[in-house]
Amino acid sequence: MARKKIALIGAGNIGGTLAHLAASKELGDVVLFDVVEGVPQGKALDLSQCGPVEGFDAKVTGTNDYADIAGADVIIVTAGVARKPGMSRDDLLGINLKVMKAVGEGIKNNAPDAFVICITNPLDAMVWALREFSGLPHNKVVGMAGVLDSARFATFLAWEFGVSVKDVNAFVLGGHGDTMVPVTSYTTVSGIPVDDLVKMGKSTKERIDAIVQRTRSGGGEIVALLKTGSAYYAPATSAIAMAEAYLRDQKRILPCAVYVDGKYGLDGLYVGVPVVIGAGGAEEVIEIALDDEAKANLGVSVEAVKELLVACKGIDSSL
Ligand code: TXD
Repeated sequence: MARKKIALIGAGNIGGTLAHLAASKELGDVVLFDVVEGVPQGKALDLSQCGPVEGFDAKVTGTNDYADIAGADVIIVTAGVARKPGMSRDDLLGINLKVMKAVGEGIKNNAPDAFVICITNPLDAMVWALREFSGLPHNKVVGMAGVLDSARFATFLAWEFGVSVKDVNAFVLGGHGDTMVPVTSYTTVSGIPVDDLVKMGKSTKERIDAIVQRTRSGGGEIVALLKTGSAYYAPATSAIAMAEAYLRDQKRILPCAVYVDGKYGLDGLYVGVPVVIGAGGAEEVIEIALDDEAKANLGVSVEAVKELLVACKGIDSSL
């Protein structure tokens, strides 16, 4: 069976990490695309030379020509600019919206059958704009944020409870920003809800609330430390999990930014909710019962996303 093809639009910090993970896991051949000449080609050559050491036969190539993404099965988009200290994700909107227009055209003209995972910030707006510009079916364009935010939440909880990260199943809904909604009632350690662990005295409500807040500002915490950019190892790992669920038809239920029309009281908006990811892309949105607090928090998140979309339409009248 011919190897799958994974195109990475943006060969920066996350793009390079995506390429390394995809090649190491032999998910398929990898094409790195960027507008900067030399960077995708240089990183591809460097990554190819990992092959003999790691034992992977995946071909890794770099290009500045969209024609080279033709036939891609999965496309992961990180093209754009990342945050610097003092910048909010929303500050990136004007620049990255223009990038999404170019990327959307490139995908529409060269790989319209791909499953597209958007990472570029502000994520909830960029994934919507990318879907509009590319014209692909809504179920084939998703955003990566919830898997990362849930991984951050799970890491902090594992440290708090002194347990293996393998046993923490964290649940985060809503937008990828300060309005994200970590849902403790659906977050478990080996099936034991966090709220029950608190009742057992394994932690306190105050400490869990502080972990929720640290999760919400998880991206900013790393930006402040790095000073020159934002997180890229965990974002890349999270997007690869989504790509693998598609390529291997794993039917995983993952928190992703997906198009929701009807469920959660939404009428056609991209927002972070649990969704089944398999060979059909975003196959089914799972509508969980939310308590009043989570419902209110999701509502705040939805309003924040809607404001970003209004800003996008103000910049580009074709949206
Ligand atoms: O959870 C999430 N979704 C977030 C997303 C987690 C972390 C980072 N988040 C965002 O991903 C971040 O705010 C940025 O918007 C993207 C990419 O982050 P990365 O750290 O990879 O940024 P880099 O290293 O600056 O790489 C961006 C690359 C760079 O090589 C540019 O030359 C390229 O994008 N670029 C383009 N490629 C293709 N086409 C165009 N027009 C273009 N413009 C810039």
